Amino acid sequence: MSLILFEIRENIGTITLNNPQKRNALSATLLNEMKSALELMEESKTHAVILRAVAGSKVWSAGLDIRELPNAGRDPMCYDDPLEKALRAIQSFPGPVIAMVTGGVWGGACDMIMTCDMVIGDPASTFAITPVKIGVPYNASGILHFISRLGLNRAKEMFFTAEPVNAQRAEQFGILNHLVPTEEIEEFTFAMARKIASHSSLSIGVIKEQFRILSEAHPLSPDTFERIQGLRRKVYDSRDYVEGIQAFLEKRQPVFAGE
Ligand code: YXS
Repeated sequence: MSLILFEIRENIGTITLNNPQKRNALSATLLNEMKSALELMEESKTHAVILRAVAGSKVWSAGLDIRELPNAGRDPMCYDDPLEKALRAIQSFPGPVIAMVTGGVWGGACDMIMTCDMVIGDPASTFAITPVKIGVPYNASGILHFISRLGLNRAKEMFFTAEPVNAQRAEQFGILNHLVPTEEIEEFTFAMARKIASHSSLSIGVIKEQFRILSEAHPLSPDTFERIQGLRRKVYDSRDYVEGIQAFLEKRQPVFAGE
């Protein structure tokens, strides 16, 4: 694996995002490596996983690799895309996946830490969800991750402003389980993982799956589901979507037409 590091120690797995040159952008390669690492850890009966960036990273992850976003006319956040598969791998891993965050978290990476079971951050951690900066419609499962953790108002503020939420507010919002000084965060997170690994992994795995089933119990009629898909198509078919990506690649501010 070239874009992540992973190790298993004391029944605790650690996955480290390891592409600092590209600010740990979530490319298909990195996401597939992360999913494979989780599968290997499940096979070796790992009890808990810590998901982190290299110590001292200013950016935990810059979100989806914008260079890999599809051309207009194709849904940029499909069920079978690498990000969605990685998020489902985190949700279905039979033990807690703990995000240990130092530095900035952007876009799809913010959805990723919202999908983790617990989040430990340091004072430099910030969290931003950014589809409106690029003209992306996001998707229903991702929006639900934010609503279920933050409530409607705060989730809407994060989506509509696309502004990074700092560590103190992230703790108030409930994004962070704990806000811990940088120099203590590794030991704090490992101590939590060790505590979890000392309990019945069978019981924890079944309770985690019950949490997932109950938290995802949102009945949607087929008509409502198709209406959501129709709304989303309007955005990923739009000129705004093309302009958002182009502006990033040209390192300039986008000019959105709203169509
Ligand atoms: O120019 P080089 O080749 O050196 O590469 C630069 C950046 O192009 C690259 N990079 C990225 N490449 C692809 N996708 C990205 N998301 C991405 N972010 C960064 O990394 C190299 C260093 O970037 P640079 O010079 O900007 O680093 P910096 O330290 O000055 O700034 C760090 C950031 C994270 C503040 C800055 O890179 C940035 O604002 N990145 C974009 C953050 C973002 O908008 N992410 C959302 C991605 S789209 C997504 O996740 C979903 C589709 S959605 O939008 O719906 O949430």
